[in-house]
Amino acid sequence: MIDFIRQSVLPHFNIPAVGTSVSFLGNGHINDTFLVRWNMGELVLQKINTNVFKTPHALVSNSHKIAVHLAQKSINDEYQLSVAEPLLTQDKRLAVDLGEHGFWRAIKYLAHSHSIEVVRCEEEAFAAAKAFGHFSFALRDLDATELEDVIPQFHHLPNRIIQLQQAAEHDKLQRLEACRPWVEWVFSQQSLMQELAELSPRLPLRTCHNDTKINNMLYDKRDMSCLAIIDLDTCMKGHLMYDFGDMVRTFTSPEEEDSTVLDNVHVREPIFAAICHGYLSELDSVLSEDEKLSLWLGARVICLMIGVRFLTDHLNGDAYFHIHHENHNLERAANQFTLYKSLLAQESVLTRYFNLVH
Ligand code: GN1
Ligand code: MG
Repeated sequence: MIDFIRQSVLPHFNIPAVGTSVSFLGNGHINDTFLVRWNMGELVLQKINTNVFKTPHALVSNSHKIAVHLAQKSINDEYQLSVAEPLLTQDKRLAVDLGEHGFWRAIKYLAHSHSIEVVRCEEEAFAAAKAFGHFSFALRDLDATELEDVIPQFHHLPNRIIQLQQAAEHDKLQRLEACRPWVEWVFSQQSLMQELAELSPRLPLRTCHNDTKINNMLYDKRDMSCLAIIDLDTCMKGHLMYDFGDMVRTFTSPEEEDSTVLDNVHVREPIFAAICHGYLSELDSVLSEDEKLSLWLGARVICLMIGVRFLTDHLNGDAYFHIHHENHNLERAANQFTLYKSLLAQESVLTRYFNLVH
């Protein structure tokens, strides 16, 4: 792969093959990401997974629109984070389509950047939630319908549950028996679907990030302030409750998403509080009352839904998420369901923070 990149991809970006180092970067589950360094500079190179992103041209076009919008806000002094902007090819395109050899795009590498997998303290959570809020505030006037749906019905819990049902029915690798209790437990969580059906029609469609994982926040390693928000792949129209939800999912647990130390997987209340304070410090004036009401729902839906997606992929033979060992997706699912249960168990305590932020 690395040799192929040197010989066949880098020339499109006008980067010399000789004397250039190419190394794997990040922990994404879908695309392959590389850091490219040569004597004149450095950049992030990505091979887009076209099994997942069927319309990669739409993906790069969306990212470009977001980056242009944010760059303009920066010029007006209305956006304080850096922008991980796309870098054009030699012939001024947003990507190189090499057919069966991949769809490649490049992004600016931000010096001094650093990402984390687990939030260590309230300050880190507050800063990241505020930064994600700032990002959405800056995008509030970007018409969401200008962006294409790169993955239709991406955050659609009922469909995700149907997909789990289908995977369980096919059970093509005879994996169901070992995880049947989880599958049945998912089907018992129907009340969430009702709440969703009632609330979602009342929510505005906005330009959302849709993948606000903690490792999509770049901190400045010199002082751990927030530097930039990355991974604009799934930026498209949606409901902000899911951006809030993905922060709760990935900030609050002291364990990584695939940890098997389930006894320690839980929602840390002070981190949850810091997310509420940070996020609403930027968005309080923008969110409608229904949107504020929806945040708690978004947190529960996202935690349950990602567990459902991991479990479905486990039953389907790990076709979607990259795995690093056998049963990896099952372990991820068990972890995320445990987090979801912790969220439910603390409902009365956690929901108080939505009223304390003013
Ligand atoms: C995937 O590849 P990455 O880490 O950016 C997934 C997200 C999940 C996440 C779980 C396109 O994101 O939806 O929440 O894994 N992205 C896609 O960690 O499915
Ligand atoms: Mg992503």
